Amino acid sequence: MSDLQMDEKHYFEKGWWTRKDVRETAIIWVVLSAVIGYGGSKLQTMAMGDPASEVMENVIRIIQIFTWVAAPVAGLVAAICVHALLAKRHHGDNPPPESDHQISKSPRASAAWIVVSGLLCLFALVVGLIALEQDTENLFDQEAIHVNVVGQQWAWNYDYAGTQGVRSQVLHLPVDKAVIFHVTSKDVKHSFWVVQMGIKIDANPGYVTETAVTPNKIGTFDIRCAELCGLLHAYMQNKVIVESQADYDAWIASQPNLSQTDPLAAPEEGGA
Ligand SMILES: [Cu+2]
Repeated sequence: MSDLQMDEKHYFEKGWWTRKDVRETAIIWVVLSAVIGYGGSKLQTMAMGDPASEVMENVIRIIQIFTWVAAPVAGLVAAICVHALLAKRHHGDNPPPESDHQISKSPRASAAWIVVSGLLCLFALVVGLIALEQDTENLFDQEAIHVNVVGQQWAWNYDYAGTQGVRSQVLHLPVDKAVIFHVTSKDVKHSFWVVQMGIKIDANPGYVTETAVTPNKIGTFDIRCAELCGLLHAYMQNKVIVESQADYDAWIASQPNLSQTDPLAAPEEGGA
C-alpha cells in the first residue's frame, strides 16, 4: 500500500467525523456560513436601495441566492483557517503526530470538492441564464417607448422617439411601461447605468447598444456612468423621474417643439 493510500485510509478511518478537531471545525463552519450568508445577502443588497423595476428585484434575488449558495464554500475554507490558527499552534522542531492528515492528497476529498464545485457552477449558470432571459423580455415589448441615450464627457442626453423632438438632461419615464434605450457615445466609452432599475450597458462611440426595462415605482432614481471615462467621470450622473402616464404626457407636451428646427441650434433643456 502506498503512503498516499495509507494517509487516506488513516484520515477516513471509521468515525473520523467524531474527532474533536473535525467537530470543532464543523461548528465554526456552520457559524461562519450563516454570518457570510446573512452579511453578504442582506447588508450588501441594503446598500443598493429599494428596487424600482422587476429587473432589479431579480438582480437582488440572484445576489441573495448566489451568496447563500457560496457561503458554505467560503465558510468551510475560513473555518479550516480559523481552526488551524486557534488550535493547531505548535512550537518545537518535530511536527505533532496528528499533522500527517494528508487530505490534500486524498483522491476522495479532491473528487468531492470538484463535484460539489462543478454542481455549484452549473447551478449558477442555469439560474443566471433564466434571469437573463427574463430581463430581455422588455426588449420585445411592442408597446415600449424608445429613448435615445447619448453619453459624452461628462453628461447624458435623452431624446424621446415619436415626440416633437423632445430632448432632456434629466430622464422622464412613465411608470409601468416598458422603455427601450438605444445607447451610444459621442467621444469615449461610457456605461449607461440606471442604478435602482438594475440595468447597465456600454455606450460606445459609433455603435448603438440596446437595453430595456419597465419602471414599476414612481419616484426619482439615479443614473450614473459606470465606465471610467476621464477626469470628471465621477460627476457624470443625473436623475430619472418616473411619473404617472398623465404626468409624463403633460411633461412631453410642455416641452418646446424642436422637430421643425435644427436640434443642435436649439437651447438645451434642463429637465424638471
Ligand atoms: Cu462616462
